[in-house]
Amino acid sequence: MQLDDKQLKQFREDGFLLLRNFATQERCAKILQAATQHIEHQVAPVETEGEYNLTSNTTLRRLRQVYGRDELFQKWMREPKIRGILEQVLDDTPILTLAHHNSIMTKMPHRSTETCWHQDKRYWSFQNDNLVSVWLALDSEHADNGVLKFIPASHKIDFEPKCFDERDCFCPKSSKNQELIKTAMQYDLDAGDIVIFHCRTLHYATQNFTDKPKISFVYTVRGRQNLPIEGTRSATYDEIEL
Ligand SMILES: O=C(O)CCC(=O)C(=O)O
Repeated sequence: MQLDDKQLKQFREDGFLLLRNFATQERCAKILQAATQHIEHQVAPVETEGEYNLTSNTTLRRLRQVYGRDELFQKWMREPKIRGILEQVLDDTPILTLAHHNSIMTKMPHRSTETCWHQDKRYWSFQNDNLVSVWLALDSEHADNGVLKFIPASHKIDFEPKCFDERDCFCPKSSKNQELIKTAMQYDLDAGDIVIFHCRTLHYATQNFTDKPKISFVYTVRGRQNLPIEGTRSATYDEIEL
C-alpha cells in the first residue's frame, strides 16, 4: 500500500498522519485479548506510571518489548501492508527498532496519569531524526480516555532547550509554549485506526477519566541510513529490516 501525494504532503507538513480502518476489527480484538492477558498478569518487562513520572504510582503504564511476546504482536509489527508507507515517509528502507516503542500502551481507569507534551526522540540516540512511530488503536480512543493530541508542524521547529523541563517535557506554563499548544489537534480513534507520527512531533495525552482501560499498540521504525549511536540504549536491542 502507498500514500497518495496529498497524504504524503500532509505527513510532511504536520508530522503525523491518520489512516482510518487500517487493521481489521478482528485483528484488533485478537491483539487486545492477548495484550489483556499480559496486562492482567503484569508480564515483565513493564513500565509503571511511577517509573514514568517519578512517583510511587505502581499502576501499569506499558508492556515493554512486546515483539517477542506473541506471534500476533510480531505479525502486526511486520505487517507487509504498511511497509511501502513507511518507506515513503522515511524516504528509506524501514528498520524496526526494538529498543524503544515496542509496546502495548495502557491508560488505566482512575490511576493513570497525564502524559506530558513531549517529542519521542527525547530518550533516543540516533544519528538523525528520521524515525516514525505507528500507533494502533485497539478500541475507541477519545477525549475522555486520553486520546493522543498532536501539535501540527512541531517536528519542524528547532526548539531552544529552555522550552523543555528537566524531564524533557515541553513546559506547559511558558506563554510561548502555550501559544503552540493551542494549535493542538486530536482525532477520536476507533479500533483499527493508525496514526503515524514523526519522532519530533510534540504529543500529549490526558489521564483516562473513564472506567475502562485504554489499550493501544505502538512501535517505531528508523530509516536504514539513520544508525543508532554505539554504546547507547538505542543500539542495544535487535533490529529488523522490513
Ligand atoms: O500516554 C499515552 O497514551 C501516550 C504515550 C506516549 O506518547 C509515549 O509514551 O511516548
